[in-house]
Amino acid sequence: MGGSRPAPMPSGMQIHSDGGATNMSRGVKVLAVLLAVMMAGAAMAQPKAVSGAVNIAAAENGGRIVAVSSEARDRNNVVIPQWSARNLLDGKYVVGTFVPPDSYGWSSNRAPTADQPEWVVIAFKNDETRLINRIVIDPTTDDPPYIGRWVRDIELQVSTTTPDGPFKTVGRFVVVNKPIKQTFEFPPVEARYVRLLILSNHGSDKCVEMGELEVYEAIVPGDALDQLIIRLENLLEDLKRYRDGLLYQQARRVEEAVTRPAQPPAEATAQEQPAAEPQPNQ
Ligand SMILES: [Ca+2]
Repeated sequence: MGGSRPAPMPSGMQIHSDGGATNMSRGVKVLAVLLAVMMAGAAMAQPKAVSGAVNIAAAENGGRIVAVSSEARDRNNVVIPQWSARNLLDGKYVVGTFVPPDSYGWSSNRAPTADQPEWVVIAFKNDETRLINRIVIDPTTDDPPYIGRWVRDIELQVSTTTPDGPFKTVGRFVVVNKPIKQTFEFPPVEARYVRLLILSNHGSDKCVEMGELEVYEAIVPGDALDQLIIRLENLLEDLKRYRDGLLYQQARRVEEAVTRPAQPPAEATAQEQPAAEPQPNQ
């Protein structure tokens, strides 16, 4: 038995004999290269803020919806909980065919325009003022993207005083019609209340929808090691988003392969499907 033992590998690598060592060593090399690149970057560091890795808008971290322009209502004019604005901060995501049974995302009760945007105002834990420089939006809801309800043009605003403003515009961004998390960064800005104006969706005249809104703090340059750790954490999050994007594309290819023969291009007309809830204003 002892005679069949493989020659010892360099120290630290002798545990895996099933190919795991190959994968692990590749991963370790990638991490080592990334670390080296980042350390080199830190060495000539410009004092530039990075984003923290904690979503300070998440309800579990004290974030809350302060006000909202409208929410989808049922035929008795009661807000539909599965489409409530609270779902923007609940950490629940529609992923592929998985839909949280109690949280489809937020749906407004009307379609937004640039003149009459839909909007939400959020606050952080204890209504504290925070320095922020990144938001992440996942537009994915229980409705498919091709009916055009998902959020498109947005304007990010902040107030350091009251939930009613005055608000300062931070920037305008475009959310693409894909079920992936999308990151928008901007120079660090103090925010006690964040208002997200929704200026348009992707074509529906019924409402605008969005799955989750995340907000991240700007970390003022400090200890270099702390910054490296934060960057690594952000890198891991970016890698996860990249992976999710790949999984989505794979799923789409499978879906298209399955549905294409049976279904000619009905999607191209982008017709609204019959709505479950009534539409009194139409
Ligand atoms: Ca959600």
